[in-house]
Amino acid sequence: MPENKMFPRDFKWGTATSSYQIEGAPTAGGKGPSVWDTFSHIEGKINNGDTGDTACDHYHLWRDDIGLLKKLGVNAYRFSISWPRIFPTGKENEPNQIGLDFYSRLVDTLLENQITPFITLNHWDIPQGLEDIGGWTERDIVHDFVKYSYHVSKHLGDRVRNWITHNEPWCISYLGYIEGHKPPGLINKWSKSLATAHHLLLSHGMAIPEIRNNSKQSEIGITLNLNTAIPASGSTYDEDACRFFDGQFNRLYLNPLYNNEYPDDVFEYLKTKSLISESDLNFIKQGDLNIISTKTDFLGVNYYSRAVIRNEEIDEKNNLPRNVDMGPKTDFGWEIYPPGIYDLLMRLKNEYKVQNIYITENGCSYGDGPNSEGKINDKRRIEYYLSHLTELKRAIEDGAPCNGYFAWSLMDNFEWAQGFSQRFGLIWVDFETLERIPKDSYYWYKKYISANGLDED
Ligand code: IFM
Repeated sequence: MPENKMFPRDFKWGTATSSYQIEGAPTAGGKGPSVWDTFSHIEGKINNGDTGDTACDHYHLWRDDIGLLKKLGVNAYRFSISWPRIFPTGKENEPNQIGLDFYSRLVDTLLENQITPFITLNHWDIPQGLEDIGGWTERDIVHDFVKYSYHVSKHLGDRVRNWITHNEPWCISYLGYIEGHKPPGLINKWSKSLATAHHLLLSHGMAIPEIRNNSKQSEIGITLNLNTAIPASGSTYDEDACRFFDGQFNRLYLNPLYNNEYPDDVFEYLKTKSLISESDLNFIKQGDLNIISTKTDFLGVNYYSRAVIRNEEIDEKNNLPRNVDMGPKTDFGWEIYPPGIYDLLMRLKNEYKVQNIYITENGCSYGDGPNSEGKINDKRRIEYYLSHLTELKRAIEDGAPCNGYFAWSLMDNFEWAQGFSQRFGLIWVDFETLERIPKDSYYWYKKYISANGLDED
């Protein structure tokens, strides 16, 4: 008979969304264009030519969405602020009051419903005006981000306690400048990619005291997308590739934040491959690492899958056969690997001594839609959530300091380069009519969190 186990008392149970993915209303209330408004309108960038122009129209339907959160029974909700709603070009001296008021109403209504707001300041949709002058590759943007953080926290800091500076800096830095799937859509620009990562981290560190000053009881953190990486075989080729992957994906962010250092092996590897030169690292100035490693109150962790790394530069016939059994995949093609969340949390606890973690995203994409009775039987999503939550519970029992979990996502939304083709929601959205229909997973999550994850049998 399994032991009856629950999550800790006061555990935060939530769902997460982001501004560009759900809001729509790209010019309402004086909002300026974001990089995603621009990028999504470039032909060929987004699957099916989709854009976030309307998305879920949350900008107008937010009251209904809070109603759905309330019915779900969550005690927390993570959402992001659209920077160009507050500073339309990024360079104004004063914030746009209409933008601030929109989020202020959202916060008040969440609190009236006993739902704790977790605000992400940058979930990628930065003002196009800042991108036009170099975006994250230029050090100046750090000051623009600090100004933005100051004004938002000054306005909302009396009611909002939980602040996340950036979401997934790796995606901005790597997918924006190496793979090109995200703005500004550049490929293999390593020095720009590294400068972007550095300026994101630096702006995080510089924003912390501003937010803390405006929001006295606040908890401030940053959200990283992290995973556990293993080599596809025991060959030195795969092991070396895996070390580099772990370096550029995990350690490039964790080491400066927690250890006041960059992982030198990542820079050395890139130099050996002539992808950067020593002078490309001049963006790192004296004292920067001290700012980046400013103590935070929590680490936000987004976990979806593990990475099995094959050295693609080596001819397959010269490498050892792959020896890792892969699990099933979601509709996105991401491997389902629940123990990865356990391994990751134990690494954060043991290697980086992280003392407070929120799982700020975890979830899966499945296309299951309404059946003839209008019900959505997304059994595979329920299995995904249950298996990951079971591993999370095991990690907590083994001492991982995790205090909350946010399912990604509250509702189907604009999934970046995939447009509306990948559905991560607990709630189905009909993107023609904007109707919302809770899926079976919504009702399952409701039951699970109301029992605080208590094992059923
Ligand atoms: O939809 C995204 C989200 O914006 C950031 N984390 C990963 C999710 C799924 O791809």
